[in-house]
This record gives sequence, structure tokens and C-alpha cells, in this order.
Amino acid sequence: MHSDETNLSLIDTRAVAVALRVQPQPVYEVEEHLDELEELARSAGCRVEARVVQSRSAPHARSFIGGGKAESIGEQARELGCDLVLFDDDLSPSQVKNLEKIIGLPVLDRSALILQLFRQRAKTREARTQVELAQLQYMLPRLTRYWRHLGRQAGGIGQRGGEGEKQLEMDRRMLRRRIGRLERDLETIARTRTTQRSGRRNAFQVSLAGYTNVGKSTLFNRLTRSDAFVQNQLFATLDSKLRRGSVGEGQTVVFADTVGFVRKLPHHLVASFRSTLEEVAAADLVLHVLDVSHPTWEEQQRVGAEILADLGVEADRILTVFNKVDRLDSQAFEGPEVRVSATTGLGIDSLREEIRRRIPTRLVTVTAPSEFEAAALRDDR
Ligand SMILES: Nc1nc2c(ncn2[C@@H]2O[C@H](COP(=O)(O)OP(=O)(O)OP(=O)(O)O)[C@@H](O)[C@H]2O)c(=O)[nH]1
Ligand SMILES: [Mg+2]
Repeated sequence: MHSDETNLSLIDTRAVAVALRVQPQPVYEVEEHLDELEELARSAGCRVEARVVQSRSAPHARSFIGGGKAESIGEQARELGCDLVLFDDDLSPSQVKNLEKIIGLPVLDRSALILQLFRQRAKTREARTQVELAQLQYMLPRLTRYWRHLGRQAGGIGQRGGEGEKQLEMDRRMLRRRIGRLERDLETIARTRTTQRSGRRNAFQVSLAGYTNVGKSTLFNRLTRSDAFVQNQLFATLDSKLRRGSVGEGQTVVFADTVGFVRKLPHHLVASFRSTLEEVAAADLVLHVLDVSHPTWEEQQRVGAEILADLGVEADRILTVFNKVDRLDSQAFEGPEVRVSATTGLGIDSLREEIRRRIPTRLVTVTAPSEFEAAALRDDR
């Protein structure tokens, strides 16, 4: 079996997006999270046709939003010709099953959506293996006949015909086998990576971390004069990329560009991206990049700081970089922080200087004078 057999596709699908507001959560916060869910959906190729916010004092145990509400969402979704219903919060496997039964369409929660988006993006063998593993582990307890509906479009699971429990059991067995295989593959890949990493340890490493779409790859390109993939979409980068860059005064460091963070990052995803994230964490210096033009950048900063703390990155190894300052009027954002614009180049030299200041002296590389400098030195004598 090759990996496409377990693939789903959200490309050209339409959805209703649903959020539960548990009082006293403010309405604007629920709407902001839905904005992001819609953005995640868009990045995966799925258009959100309608939004529903249900207020309750607590989630409904069986159906999360309540049976009556689920029924009306099902009707609305069918009227709008939708293919699926997205939930902003994580649902338990039994909630997914109950909701799908009531709604009559596939139900995806935020984690499932993020996993699907990652699946579409992953390019290198390691990223593909990591994402597929995370997705299958997530799907296994949630597998219902409704997933077929999506699987069909990509030649996915449930293709051998037949309905009912027997078919489901076959699908589950197939997934378990595939999961075992992927786990073994990943171990092999991780061993190779560790060997490669130990060979690189003499250079000062600087990794770029931060919320998705803040401009990490754009900044990476500017610092290393390269051409990593930049796109106004969530999770444009999934594969880490390493490259040397100059920080002035003849010194070079190794920069690492990696996957962005997002709030409510699925637990499985974090586990399978462990080796990628460990590389971020193992750097000598972590640039925590923020998009100061984003309406919720402060919340994104909190999410980023939590993830970095989880990964064991101490505060003194973090340098906060305020990006996209070109979008603000200059007075609006003052302070001693490192403020840059990766697109215009504003503040990049001070950033380089700031990085240089953090390189311990034992690592300062003594480079031979260039021919030009050598000539200048001779002339001096
Ligand atoms: N105005 C402005 N736009 C920027 C700046 N830096 C990046 N962008 C834009 O922001 C968008 C996202 O940039 P990326 O570099 O792909 O962001 P990223 O953090 O690598 O995103 P992911 O890989 O998805 O996590 C692109 O449309 C960039 O052109 C900046 O300094 N100013
Ligand atoms: Mg990127």
C-alpha cells in the first residue's frame, strides 16, 4: 500500500464553521478564533460558507453543541451544498461520531483540519512521514463511514466498496498496519538526523520560530540571501531549512527556518514533529518572530512563548523580533525591541548586530583577510 491510499482531500470543498462559546468567553474572541479557523480552511482549499456560534454554559457531553443545534446545522449545511462541518474546538471520538450521525456529513475538528493542511503541504520524506503518522493516529478512533465521503475524492480509504462495520474494521486494520510501518520509518529518519546534527555543531545556530505567517521564511531569505517558499497562507513552511548567513564583521552563523506555531496545535502533531521542533530548541539562539501588524499578535506571542517554554528553551536564548513594522505608522510602535521589516529590509542590520553580540567569544571565527583587505594592509606599510 502506498501513502495516497489513506489520503483525504479538502480541495474545492465547502464547509460550515462552528464554534462553541462557553460563557463568559467574550464574543470577539470566539469570532477571532473562527477567523483563524476560516483561514486554516482556506489554506487547505476549503471555503467556509457560513458560521455558527452556539452559546452554552458547558459543552454538551454527547454532541458538544447540543442535539437540536446540530440538527439545524445539518439542514443549513445541506441547503448551502456543503461537504463537511468544521468545529473550532477539539472533539472526542464519540462526539465526532454522534455529530456525524445527526448532521449527516463528515465532521472535522480544528486538529483534523490542521493535520489535513499539513498533509497537503509536506514535501520532504521526513515531514510526509511525520504528518501522515499524526493524521492516522488521530483518525483511527474517529473513523466513521462519513470519512469515506472525503476519501472518495482523493482515491482514499474505503475504496474497496462495501458498507458497514465490516468495511470499517478493514479500514481500521489497514490504518494500524500503516501506523506501525510509519513509526519504524520515522525512527530510521530520526537516527540519520541526529548523526547529521552532530556533524554541524561547531557553527553558532540561530533558529527562526514563531506563529504561522509572521514572516519567518521572508526573514530567513533576507538573512541568508536564499529563496525559501514564502506565501500569504498558514503553514507555508513545513520542512526545516538550514543555511549559512552573515551577521557582519566577517562572522557567519547557521540559520534554521521551520514550521510555524498555531494555537491549539494538535497533540499528535506536536509529538510527531518532535524531532523538527527539537532542532528549533537545540539552537544557540532562537529568534521569536512576531507580526506586529496582526490584530492578535499579543496572543500569538503568548502561544509562541508557551511552546518554546515547553520545548525547554530558556528565556536567555530567545531574542524577540518584531516584524512587519512597515505596516505600522512609525509612531505607533516604539520601544527598545528589535524591530524589522523582512520585506523592506528595515532594521535588519541592527538584528544582525544583536545576533552577533550573542555569539560567545570562543566561537568567534577568525577569517583570513580577503585579497582586497590584504592589499589594503600591504599598502599601509
Ligand atoms: N508587509 C510585510 N509583509 C511581510 C513581511 N514579512 C513577511 N511578510 C509577508 O507575510 C506573508 C507570510 O510570510 P512568510 O515568510 O511565508 O511567513 P512564515 O512565518 O514563514 O509562515 P509559515 O511558513 O506559514 O509559518 C507573506 O505574504 C510575506 O510577503 C514584512 O516585514 N512586511
Ligand atoms: Mg515559512
